[in-house]
Amino acid sequence: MIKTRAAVALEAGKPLEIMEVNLEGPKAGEVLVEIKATGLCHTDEFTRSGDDPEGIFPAILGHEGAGVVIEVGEGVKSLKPGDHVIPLYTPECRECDYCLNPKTNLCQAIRSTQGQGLLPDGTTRFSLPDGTPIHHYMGCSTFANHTVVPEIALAKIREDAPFDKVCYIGCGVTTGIGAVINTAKVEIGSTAIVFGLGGIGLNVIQGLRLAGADQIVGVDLNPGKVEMAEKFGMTDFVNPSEVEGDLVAHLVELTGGGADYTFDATGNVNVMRTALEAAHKGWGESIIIGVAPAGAEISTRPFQLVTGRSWRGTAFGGASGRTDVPKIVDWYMDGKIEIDPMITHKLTLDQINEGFELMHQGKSIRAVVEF
Ligand code: NAD
Ligand code: AHE
Ligand code: ZN
Repeated sequence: MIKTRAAVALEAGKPLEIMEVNLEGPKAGEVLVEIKATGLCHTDEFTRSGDDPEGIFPAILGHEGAGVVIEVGEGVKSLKPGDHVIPLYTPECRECDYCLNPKTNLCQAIRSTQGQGLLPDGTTRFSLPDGTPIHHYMGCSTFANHTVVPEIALAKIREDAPFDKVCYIGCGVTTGIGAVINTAKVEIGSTAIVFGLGGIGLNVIQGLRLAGADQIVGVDLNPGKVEMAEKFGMTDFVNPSEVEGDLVAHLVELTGGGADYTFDATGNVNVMRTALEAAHKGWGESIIIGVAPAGAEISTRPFQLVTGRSWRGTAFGGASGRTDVPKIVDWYMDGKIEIDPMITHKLTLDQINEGFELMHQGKSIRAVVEF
């Protein structure tokens, strides 16, 4: 048992509390990781706020981290102390029906315990000073200086990659770029609309530029996001609050009949409908990335689908983490993709709640906590 510092979500809707917590060592198939840096994703805020139907408290949130292996449990073969790793909320066991099916990245080997805030043996390694168990989150719990993660949920990465940048590959970068490359499989010359120019949407834009899209329309209520989006490849900007009349009609006209691909990176179900309906008749595909609150539902007229639009979704950008994440780290190190400008704020663990305030105020793209 060690003691480590963590930001603990004691109750839904309350600020995280920074404290020393207990952490048991790794059991069979598990790995103790020292987290060096973690990003703050909107999904952490979604769960902290109480909107997540799977939210369980107390919990240590955070799923966008990078760190170093300290100790491995019995039977762990693919990792050793000193290895640099990125925790994966979508693991890759390489054995389950899902891993063996090239149509999905949704490894289900540990999904049920992960959703209950537990490690695969049904217990938690974290506890409060009084011994009360603390739940894990998305199998990662990166808002702690040390965490225990199953071996199948760790991508081994090169040792020269900076933790404070590549932690973002643990969610936002991979989700955004992967939605374009793995899920939509966007072709050169395509037209696209990206709703929400935050930490995910900007990476969708970066992915669209990599894929060779001709027109990349960004849609956001916050004009403060325009400069960064243009830097990453946005060709046109639409602020829905400035559009007179119907937003769908405006976007359809702007893209010459609708976009080949549209992406929701807001989590708002009304935006998801607009995204579907702004996709081109006959062939347009709309990809849902955003995560919507408990009880929210999407709707549209079935005629939208009958007339050839498709509605799809993506988790972790369709990436198989142990295989794909080390490659995306290489892309960053080789200058094929950019991360640094999107990390707008660096914080200490004690400042983590300020990071959520910056997110709410629309002032940050990614805030990263460095330990
Ligand atoms: P963010 O807060 O950084 O960005 C959200 C952006 O959407 C902001 O720029 C905001 O101004 C904009 N926005 C909000 N409402 C809007 C509206 N009605 N119209 C236009 N723009 C609007 O959040 P993020 O970290 O980029 O996450 C975006 C969404 O993606 C969240 O729902 C998050 O939970 C989800 N997400 C999903 C996956 C996945 O694997 N599917 C992975 C990561 C994040
Ligand atoms: N717990 C929520 C769903 C949350 C969700 O959809 N998570 C995404 C990743 S978001 C990362 O920022 C995901 O991977 N989903 C697939 C999965 O198996 O959770 C709810 O609504 O219950
Ligand atoms: Zn995330």
